[in-house]
Amino acid sequence: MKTIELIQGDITQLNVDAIVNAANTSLLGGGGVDGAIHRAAGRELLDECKQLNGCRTGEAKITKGYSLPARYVIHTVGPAWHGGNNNEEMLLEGCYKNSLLLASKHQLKTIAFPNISTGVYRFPKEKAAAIAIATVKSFLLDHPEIEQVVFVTFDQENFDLYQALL
Ligand code: AR6
Repeated sequence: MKTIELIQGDITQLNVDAIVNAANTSLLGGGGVDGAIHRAAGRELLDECKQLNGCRTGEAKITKGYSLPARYVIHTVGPAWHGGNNNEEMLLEGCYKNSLLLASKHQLKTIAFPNISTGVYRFPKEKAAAIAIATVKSFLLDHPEIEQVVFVTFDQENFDLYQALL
């Protein structure tokens, strides 16, 4: 079975146990993939997010998926890139690790990630892809309960980077 998969497209369309949202610390929505997820999930997602008291950078929180095909949304907050000396790489690694830990804790087997921090937050795409892939691969070695991880790229540059690295 193929544990890690790469697809290009809109993460809100995926029928997996959980899609990951590249959110901000308020968890109250925004642009990019966050906006797309909130639009597709519907108002109830925002209502549940309002109960969560936000989320720290590098950490993750879970909600239901509401009108999405995915059963759950794991909201994580990527670091904004400020030159690389502000713990950005460790924080991005934390996003992937903490999202996977939450999936495992909730007995979820299939999870899809967007390219966290590589849009509005301007994390260099090549570095971000290398961190995402290394973190997921190392997690899967110790966590066979996670059956499938899908990397969902939206732009061609990320797709090409992931294809080369995987
Ligand atoms: N499906 C999959 N990937 C997408 C989609 C989609 N529908 N839409 C965009 N992407 P960004 P960030 C890709 O900016 O950099 C928000 O306002 C996009 O091409 O969504 O972590 C939040 O509220 C890019 O590769 O997230 C925060 O304030 C990737 O998703 C802030 O932006 C991430 O881009 C977070 O910034």
